[in-house]
Amino acid sequence: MSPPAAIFESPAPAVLGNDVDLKKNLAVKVASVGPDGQAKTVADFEKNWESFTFAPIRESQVSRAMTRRYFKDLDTYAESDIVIVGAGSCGLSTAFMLASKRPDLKIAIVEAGVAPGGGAWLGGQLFSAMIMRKPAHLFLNELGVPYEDDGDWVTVKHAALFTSTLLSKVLQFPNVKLFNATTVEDLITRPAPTREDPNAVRIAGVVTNWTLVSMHHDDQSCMDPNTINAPLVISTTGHDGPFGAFSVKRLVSMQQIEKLGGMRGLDMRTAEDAIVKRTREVVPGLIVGGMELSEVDGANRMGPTFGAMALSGVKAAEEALNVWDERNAQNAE
Ligand code: AHZ
Repeated sequence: MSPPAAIFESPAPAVLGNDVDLKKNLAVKVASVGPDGQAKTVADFEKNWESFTFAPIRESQVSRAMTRRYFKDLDTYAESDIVIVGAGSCGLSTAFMLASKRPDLKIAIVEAGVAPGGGAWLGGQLFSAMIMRKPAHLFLNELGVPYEDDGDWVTVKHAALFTSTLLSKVLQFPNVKLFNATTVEDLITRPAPTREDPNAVRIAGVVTNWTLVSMHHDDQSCMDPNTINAPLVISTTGHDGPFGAFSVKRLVSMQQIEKLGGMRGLDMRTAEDAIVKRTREVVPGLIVGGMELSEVDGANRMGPTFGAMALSGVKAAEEALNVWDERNAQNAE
């Protein structure tokens, strides 16, 4: 598409010079609508579009505001307290519980996709509604997501209502940073030998890269990654697929678990209890939750019911706080 060619007379004054001049010259001129020339609410815009104008800007200000913020976040979260890998229904539920309980912890979420939410924007076979078996409705109550009570389960009218509410709550916590479009492409390890296994390690952070870079390691060489140190990583990357089950597959290749059990066929009756109950620290420093766990344990899949993802997140947060002090002390050594 070619850029728009129309020429119009800008209502804003011409901008010359650098940022400092700009700030001086264009100090505080905001949308000039409403009775006193200043809009106070959106309602003041009504029938005032002729006099409407945005506050002044120079492109570099936007660029600097954005990058300054991002690099500050990178700096702050280079040492995180907990990293959650994957912002699907389980990862976001974990983040919600952790951030609610521990506002003192710095929680980084690393999500490979541009859009967080994983498989929770729709129900089964791309249908809209999300089904959660009781007692997972208690998590919906915490979030304030409305649902219809259907006896043993509840129906949220659109999966996106659950996911957008959860995402919005998570992002509002001041101690949470979401790095999306960013892939965890390896794990940081420290030696933690045991009597049974002298080569055992503890997970002590994640190795990251832009997802688009990660996808091109086969055709572009030498694109080294970045890192985030953390005493505890919670992996919720979903079942096996192009990006899924990342951390547990890496545990096998680094010989920290012998092999994967492989996700089994669909059985809602057993799958959901199994995933919630077995959400745990699989190796020191790495908690696994959600469908990634089905690949470790050889658990069944549950298909289009989402209660286990939410409650696996609740359990993952509890497990994390149980081991937090110990892992944090080890990390400081
Ligand atoms: O993009 C992935 C998705 O958003 C992200 N992810 C995967 N690998 C990653 C990596 N670095 C960063 N290396 C990564 N992010 O992880 C998220 C996983 O979300 P999901 O919705 O796939 O997993 P979940 O365990 O939260 O929920 C599973 C939902 C399913 S699948 C299923 C079935 O087939 O039976 N049933 C349910 C409820």
